[in-house]
Amino acid sequence: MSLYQPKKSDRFTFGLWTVANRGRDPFGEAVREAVTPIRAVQELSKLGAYGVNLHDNDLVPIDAAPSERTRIITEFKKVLADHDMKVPMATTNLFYDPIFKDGAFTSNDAKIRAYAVQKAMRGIDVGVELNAEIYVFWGGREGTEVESSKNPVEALKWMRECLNFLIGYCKDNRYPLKFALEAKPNEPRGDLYLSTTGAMLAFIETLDDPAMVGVNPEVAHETMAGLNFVHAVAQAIDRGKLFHIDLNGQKMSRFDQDLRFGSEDIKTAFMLVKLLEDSGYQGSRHFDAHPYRTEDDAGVWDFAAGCMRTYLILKEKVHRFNQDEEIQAILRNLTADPEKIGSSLHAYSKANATRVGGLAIDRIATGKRGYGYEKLDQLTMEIIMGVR
Ligand code: GCO
Ligand code: MN
Ligand code: MN
Repeated sequence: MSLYQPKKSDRFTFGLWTVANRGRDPFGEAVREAVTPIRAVQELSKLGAYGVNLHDNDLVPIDAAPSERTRIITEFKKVLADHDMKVPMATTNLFYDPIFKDGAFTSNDAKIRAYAVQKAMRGIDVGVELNAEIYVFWGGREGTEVESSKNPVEALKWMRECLNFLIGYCKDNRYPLKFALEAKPNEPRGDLYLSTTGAMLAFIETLDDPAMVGVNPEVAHETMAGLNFVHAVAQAIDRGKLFHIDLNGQKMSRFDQDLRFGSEDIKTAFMLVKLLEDSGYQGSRHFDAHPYRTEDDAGVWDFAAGCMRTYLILKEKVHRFNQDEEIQAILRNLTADPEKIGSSLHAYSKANATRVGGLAIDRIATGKRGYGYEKLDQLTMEIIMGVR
């Protein structure tokens, strides 16, 4: 059905690393060939994606000579142009190489922190060359197993120093990039610093240019920690800080599963799509997920198509929800305020204090009110389940 056919205006993007995931895990070897960056662009464009995102080393090998780097980037830019595909986001791999085994920006070793900053500056150069608008920082190894090994206050200072350094680098070079910080509670480290989106939002205010920095929340990461992802995203939206988002599926309290978007907890996925669409979020709908280990090459593209199709189906359900008279009547009734009491709470003033202080509120009667949430939730479920 064409309603569910992705269009460029949907701004669906995939990390090169997502479709290239070979199914390797701690218990088993790779099960399929890596999809090359060029093939990822070709196939994803056929499926209707807007673009791809990448780590520096998804495209340019870590040991590539400058001439090799130039050749790879030139070739990649041509493929992007030929397929009308964009690279809206880029990032640095600061977790794979053994040098980062005890962290990058939070390593105890100043030389390693410097190497991480050097690698990030080069990654930023690549991102800018590809016209990326957002540069993501995910602190893959920024954490500990042995708490006594690092001073956690120092670690935050080092993290701040490195990010400020890179903010300075962008300004000095007049790069129009914005940064988006991605939180995760654990994995691959026992514990990661700045483990939630809320923690990131507080940390951002301590940076040299908070306006340049927002967040990149990921469904799996808040869910792993048993937290409500929709609420985390709402807080970011409230602060004007939702610069990017990592969509995927995740069962609670597990390892980072990175499942196809919407494949777990469909109600939360629905509420997330509703929040993004109702809020007017303009950024990428980026999928940071990977195909099941059981899949061959065909399954990789089923996975990618499925992420986008599910998003569009849910978007259509959101439209139904917003147009549903019975549901909207329930919602209107919940916030009805015939005496305009709410306006007296907008700000403190002597007059408002007198009014609020003097209100005759029937606590007993008000406490007896039923809210009708059983009905509201059932109607919502019926929309999601396709019978309404
Ligand atoms: C993970 C993270 C990564 C980052 C990626 C981009 O748990 O592995 O989600 O996939 O999002 O490195 O920064
Ligand atoms: Mn992610
Ligand atoms: Mn993740």
